[in-house]
Amino acid sequence: MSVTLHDYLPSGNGYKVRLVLRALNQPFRLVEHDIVQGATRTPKFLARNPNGRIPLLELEDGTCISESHAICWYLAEAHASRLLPDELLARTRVMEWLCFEQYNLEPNVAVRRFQRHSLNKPPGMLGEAGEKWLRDGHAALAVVETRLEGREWLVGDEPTLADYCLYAYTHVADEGDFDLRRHYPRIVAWLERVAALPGHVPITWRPPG
Ligand SMILES: N[C@@H](CCC(=O)N[C@@H](CS)C(=O)NCC(=O)O)C(=O)O
Repeated sequence: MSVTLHDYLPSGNGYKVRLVLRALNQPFRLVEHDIVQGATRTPKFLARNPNGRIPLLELEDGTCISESHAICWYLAEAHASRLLPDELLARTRVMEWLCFEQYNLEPNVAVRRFQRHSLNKPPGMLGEAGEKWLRDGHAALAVVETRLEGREWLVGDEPTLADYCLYAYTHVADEGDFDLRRHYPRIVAWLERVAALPGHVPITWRPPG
């Protein structure tokens, strides 16, 4: 038996959990839900997660954990992984980046990408919201670019949850019209480092079986 991940393959939030499970070398069963068709809003899904969203990790005893970063944190703790540093201030720095991702990066970079890539809307149809996502998304990416000056990883000298969790939407930012190669050379180099880590899989990967 292994854990079950309720997910939607193009989701960066889901991909964070897939990346961390792979980094921890943990097998998992993937159950896909078509969020565009409202599959996470059914009574059956809402009984597992009243917030109606993937990713959702279902443990072997049926316990469910929602919120991508809570799931990743749980997995790193459960497997006593080095993805969470021992030292308090370093762990707090990881949490800082996870909060930043959820408040500044994901709501802009991921939301614009969802509209452009998953819903296939042209830029002109996004209106003022589309402009705001672009502006605020660039501001968030600039913070990451600055952080990476003279460093390989976001926290400390080794990859942590912060790198895995910020990688997920940053690596597909181009799908939301954020031109990484043009504006963010350090981010591009960091993305390549994350992609070279053991167990790495692309966002389109499904576990066997
Ligand atoms: N803060 C949550 C966000 C989860 C979320 O927004 N999930 C989206 C896909 S990326 C979803 O399930 N949307 C379906 C819906 O809202 O019906 C996390 O980090 O997991």
